[in-house]
Amino acid sequence: MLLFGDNLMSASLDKVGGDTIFGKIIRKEISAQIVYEDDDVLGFRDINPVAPVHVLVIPKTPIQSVAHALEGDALLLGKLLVAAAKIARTEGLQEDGYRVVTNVGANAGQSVFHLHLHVIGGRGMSWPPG
Ligand code: TR5
Repeated sequence: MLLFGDNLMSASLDKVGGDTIFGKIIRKEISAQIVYEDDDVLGFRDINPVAPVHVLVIPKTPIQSVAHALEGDALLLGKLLVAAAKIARTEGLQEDGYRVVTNVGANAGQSVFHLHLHVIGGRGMSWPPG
């Protein structure tokens, strides 16, 4: 997806200036149960899990949401998905399956404005989600 004009400007500013509770976790200013880390990506357990396994996978660069991702973020977005799959394997979710979800904005219930994938598994799930 290409973003033009004001959208491109605001996306850039978000990336430079944005900070959230997840920024504090990345900088290790507050603790989290980290299950995965590399140069670009961090995975940690959700503080309020909705399933036996609930891990959040985030870029260390603070993109606000998928809607704010730019062409130059494509490699990083791919790394997030690869990390999500690695985490799912190490958490024992591969055989039975799992869900990878990212919420964007108010209608989806996004509450932390730093892009994150929810990796959720360890129980059966219904579709469509509520
Ligand atoms: O609603 P969205 O999709 O934005 O998901 C945000 C997720 O962040 C929720 O599932 C929260 O439970 C989770 N969350 C919020 C905090 C937090 C966290 N997970 C781990 N550690 C956390 N800390 C230390 N602080 C939070 N405010």
